[in-house]
Amino acid sequence: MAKATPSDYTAADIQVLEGLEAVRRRPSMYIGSTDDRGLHHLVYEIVDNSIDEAMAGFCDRIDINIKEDGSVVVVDNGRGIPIDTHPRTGKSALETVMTYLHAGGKFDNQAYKVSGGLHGVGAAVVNALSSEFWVEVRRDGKVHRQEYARGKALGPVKVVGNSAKTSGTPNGFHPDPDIFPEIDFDFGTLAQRFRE
Ligand code: 0RA
Repeated sequence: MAKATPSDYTAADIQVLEGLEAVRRRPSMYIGSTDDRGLHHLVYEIVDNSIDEAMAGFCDRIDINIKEDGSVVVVDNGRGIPIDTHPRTGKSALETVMTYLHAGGKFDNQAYKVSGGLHGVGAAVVNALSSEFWVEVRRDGKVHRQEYARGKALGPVKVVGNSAKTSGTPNGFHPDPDIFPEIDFDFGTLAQRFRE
């Protein structure tokens, strides 16, 4: 295959990189801080997307797993994030949700919290601040998977299996140790927020 040239970069790619760099340069603008609070905020951003899916009536189970290695896995049984091509970016809706900042940071834009149709707003921020991020969409009878590092897709969305009877969005991330000085999730902190 021919080597990538600068002309292979579309305006959309450049927008993605500028977005990621902004988040990594000033993480506190997006998650408040990079201490313990900011760290736990990453989990809330991801779980809130599954909660939105539950509130919309499509999901009745969300599993949250804190792993020994500092990563977190969230699994819901909703519709699965759409994987069709997004008209504006030319990429899958999944990659678009995971790599574009499609609204301002939470701490400079309160508006989006109350507007509808904003699934996945925080996922791109969490992705940008994670050394590893993966998502599997169970939808249309198939399991689709994409992986990222520090917000950049490592490859295209691939079909990795079949999911005849189930749908949902398992996803997981490891916070970037270059951003977070201490990675130690507290069950009690997370459980209290989820009860609320
Ligand atoms: C269908 C349509 C849309 C989102 C989802 C399903 C969906 C998103 C997430 C995020 C985590 N789990 C999910 N499960 C389903 C897009 C609808 C919109 O943009 O409002």
